Amino acid sequence: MKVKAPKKKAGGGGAISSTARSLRRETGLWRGGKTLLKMNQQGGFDCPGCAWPEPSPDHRPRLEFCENGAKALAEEATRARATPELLDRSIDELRRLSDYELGHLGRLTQPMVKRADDDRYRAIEWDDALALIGDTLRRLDSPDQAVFYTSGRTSNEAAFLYQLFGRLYGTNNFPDCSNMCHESSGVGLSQVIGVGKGTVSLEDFDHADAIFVIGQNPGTNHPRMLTTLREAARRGCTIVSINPLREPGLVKFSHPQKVRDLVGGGTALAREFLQVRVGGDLALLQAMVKEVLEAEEARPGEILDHAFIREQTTGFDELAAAIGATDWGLLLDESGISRDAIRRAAEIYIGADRVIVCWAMGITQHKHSVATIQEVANLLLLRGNMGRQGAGACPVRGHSNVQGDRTVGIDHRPKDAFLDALGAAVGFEPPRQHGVDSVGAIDAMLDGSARVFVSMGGNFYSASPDTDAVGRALESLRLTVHVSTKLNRAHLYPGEASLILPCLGRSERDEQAGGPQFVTVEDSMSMVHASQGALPPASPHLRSEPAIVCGIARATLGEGGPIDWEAMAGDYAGVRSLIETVVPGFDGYEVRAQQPGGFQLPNGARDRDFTAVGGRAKFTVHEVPRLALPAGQLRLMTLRSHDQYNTTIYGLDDRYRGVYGGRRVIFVNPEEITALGLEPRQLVDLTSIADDGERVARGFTLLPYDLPRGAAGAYFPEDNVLVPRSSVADGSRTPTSKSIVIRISPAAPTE
Ligand SMILES: Nc1nc2c(c(=O)[nH]1)N[C@H]1C(S)=C(S)[C@@H](COP(=O)(O)OP(=O)(O)OC[C@H]3O[C@@H](n4cnc5c(=O)[nH]c(N)nc54)[C@H](O)[C@@H]3O)O[C@H]1N2
Ligand SMILES: Nc1nc2c(c(=O)[nH]1)N[C@H]1C(S)=C(S)[C@@H](COP(=O)(O)OP(=O)(O)OC[C@H]3O[C@@H](n4cnc5c(=O)[nH]c(N)nc54)[C@H](O)[C@@H]3O)O[C@H]1N2
Ligand SMILES: [Mo]
Repeated sequence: MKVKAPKKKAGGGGAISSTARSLRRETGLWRGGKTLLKMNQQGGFDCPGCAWPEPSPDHRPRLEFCENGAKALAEEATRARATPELLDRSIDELRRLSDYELGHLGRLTQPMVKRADDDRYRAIEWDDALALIGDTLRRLDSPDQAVFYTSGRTSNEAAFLYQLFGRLYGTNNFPDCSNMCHESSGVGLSQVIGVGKGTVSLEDFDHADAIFVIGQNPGTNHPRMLTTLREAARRGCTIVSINPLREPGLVKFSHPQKVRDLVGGGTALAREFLQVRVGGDLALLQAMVKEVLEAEEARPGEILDHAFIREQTTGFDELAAAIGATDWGLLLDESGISRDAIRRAAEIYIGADRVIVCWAMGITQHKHSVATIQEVANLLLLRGNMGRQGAGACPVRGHSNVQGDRTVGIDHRPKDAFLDALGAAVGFEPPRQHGVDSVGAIDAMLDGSARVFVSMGGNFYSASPDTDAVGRALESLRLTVHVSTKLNRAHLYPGEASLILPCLGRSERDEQAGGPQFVTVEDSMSMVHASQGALPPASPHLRSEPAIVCGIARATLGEGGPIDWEAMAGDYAGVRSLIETVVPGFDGYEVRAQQPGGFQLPNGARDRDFTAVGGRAKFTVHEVPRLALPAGQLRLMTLRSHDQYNTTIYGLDDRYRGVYGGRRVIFVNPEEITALGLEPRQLVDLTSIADDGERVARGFTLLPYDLPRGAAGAYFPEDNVLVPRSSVADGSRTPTSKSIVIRISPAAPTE
C-alpha cells in the first residue's frame, strides 16, 4: 500500500487515465467508449451509478458521464464471465476471495442453485429454480415469513411488479437499501414540508447564490454534480462544505472534458470548509439559525422572510424562543466550530438571496439524523428558501433509481392511499400491517420469524450493519434468492437452499415477446425518464428483472389471478399503464417518459403547497445531543473510497485522499494518534462499543489525516462488522453508520 498527500483538485488528467484503465481492463476501450456515448443520452440508458440528474436535453453535452459512471459501466459490461464451470468450487473456497476478486469473476451467466445437501452452487434450469421458489413460498405458515429486499438500481417497472407480487402474496415485508441510506431525509422532510423528497430541480442550481454541501463527497460519489457546482462557482455562487473531512473533491475541480480546465488548473469550488465534529451538524445548524435570528434582532425586518413565515409556516415563535434560550457554549462545543467561522457561514447564508442545501450520508446515518434534517428545513424556511427558484432542500440520492422504487411502492410502511389505489386498480385487498425494514429483517431472521429472503439486486450481507449477525441470519433461512448481475458475498451465506438468478444489466438490450423494451427511472430531482440498453446480453440465459418477478409470481400464485404476468413481462407498457392508474403524477406516462428529458413528478413543497402537512410548513424544535466521549474513544464514520460502488470494489485506490493499493486503513487526526500513544502507519485493531456489546475488526493501517480530534474514518463495507444493528436513527431506523464509537489498539499478534 502507498500513501501520498491528498489531491489538491478533483477530475483532471487523473480522471481520464483512470476511466481509460478500467474500460481497457473490463470492456475493451472501443466497446466501452462506444457504449459510454449512449449513457445518459436520449434513447440510451441511464447511468447505473448515482441519481444525480442529467441537464435538460437542449443543454446536455454529448458526453454526460463521469469517471465513476464509466467505472460502473465497465463493471457491468465486463467481458469476464462467472460461468457454472468457473464457480464449481465450494462456498468455503469462494469466501476466501476478496470482494474485489469476487466481483471480477465477471457476469453471472446461468441460474445457479445451492441445495441443502451440497457445498456449492450448480447450474439449474429457470423453470426448476422458479418452481423451487413457488413451492417454498406456498408452504410457509404465513406470507410474513418471507422478506423481499430491493436495491435501488431496480427499474420502476421491476419494482412495481415486485411489490405487487409481494402484496398479492400477502406481505408488506419490503425492506430496501433506502432504509440504510436516505430514509432519514424522507421521514424528516415529509413531517415538516409534506414531501419526503428534495424540492429543487437541476435548473435551480443556475440561480442559487449560495450552496451548502453537508456530509457529502460529490467528487467521488456524484462527480457530475461537480460540473454543476463548477458552473455555479464560475458565475459567482458561494459554495460551503460542512464536513469533518476536507474532501479534496470539493476544493477544486478540473473538468476532464473541458480543455480550458485541463490546461488552466480548474475551478475553485468551496470557499469555506467547516470541519464539524462527527455528528455535530445539528449543533452547527442551530448555531447558524441563532446567528440569523440575532441578525434579525440587530436589523429588524431585514433578515427574515416575514410574509412567508406568517402566511405559510407554523412554529416560528417556539423555534425562536428555544434557540434564544440555547447556550452558545453548548453549540460551539458540540459543533467543534469557532464562533467566527459560524458567523462567516451565517453571513454567506444571509447575504444570499437564494440558497440550496445539499446533503447525503454524513447527515442521514446518525442517531439524530431526522432532527438534523429538520434543522436544515428550519434554516431554509427562515428566509423563504423553499419553493422558490434557486432555493430549496436537496437530499442527494445514491442509487440511480432508489427514489423511483419508493415512488412506485417499495415501502415497508405503505400509505393507505397507495394501498387503496393499488387494491382498487388490481381488484384485491392488500395487506395493511406494516412490514420489516432492513434492520427489522435481520432481527426477524435471527428470531425465526422470517424463513425466506428474496433480494432484488444489492448485497444484503455486506451492506447491512453487524455483518457477522447478518451471516448467521441468512444461513438460518429455508431459502435465499438473489437476483443479481454479479457474484457477491451475500450469495456466500446461503439458506438451506439458495438460488442466484442472473439478470440483464441497464446497459443491455431487453427483448421480450412484445419486442424491444425500455424501462424508466426517477432521479434525485423527481425527473422520470426512459432507459434503454444497447449492448447484447452477457449471456443468452439472462432474464430481465421484470421477467424474473413475473416468473416468480406465476410459480407462486399460479394462473388465473387478477394479473396476467406473462403479458406484463411481454410488454412493459402494461406495467406503466398500471403504475399510471395507481400512483399520482404519472399521467401520460408512456409518452412523456420517452420525451427528451422525461417528466417531473409533482412536488407540493416545490410549489409552496404544504397541504400534506396541514397547509403550512413546520418549524420544529430539537435538542442538541451531547456527543462527548470518554478519553480513548473515537467516533468512526464509515466512508466510500473513490474506487468502489457501495459493496462493489472497482479497485484498491482512493486517489483523492491519497491512498493506493489497500482498503484496510483508518484515518485519524495526527495529534490524536500521538495522544492515543500510537504511531502513524501502525497496524491496529478496532473495537466498537455499543449497548449490546463489543465487536472487533482486525488489521487496519493507521493513517494521519486532516480530521477533527475525536473523529475517525474507515471504509464501508470492511468496517460493517463494527456497526451495531441496535444503533439506529430516531424516527427512521437508519443504521448509524457514521457514528460508531470505537477504540483503537495495537494489532493483536496473529498466528
Ligand atoms: N462512485 C460511487 N458513487 C456512489 C456510491 C459509491 O459507492 N461510489 N454510492 C451511491 C450511494 S448508494 C450513495 S447513498 C451516495 C453516497 O454519497 P456520500 O454520502 O457522499 O458518501 P459517503 O462516502 O458515505 O460520504 C459521506 C460524506 O459525509 C462525511 N461525513 C461523515 N460523517 C459526517 C458528519 O457527522 N457530518 C458531516 N457534515 N459530514 C460527515 C464524510 O466525510 C463524507 O465526505 O453515493 C452514491 N454514488
Ligand atoms: N457501514 C456502512 N454501511 C452502509 C453504508 C455506509 O455508508 N456505511 N451505506 C448504505 C447505503 S447508502 C446503501 S444505498 C446500501 C447499499 O446496499 P445495496 O444496494 O444492497 O448494495 P450494492 O453494493 O449497491 O449492491 C451491489 C450488488 O447489486 C447487484 N447488481 C448490480 N447491478 C444490478 C442490476 O442491474 N440488477 C440486479 N438485480 N442486481 C444488480 C450486483 O450483484 C452487486 O453485487 O449500503 C448501506 N450500507
Ligand atoms: Mo445509498
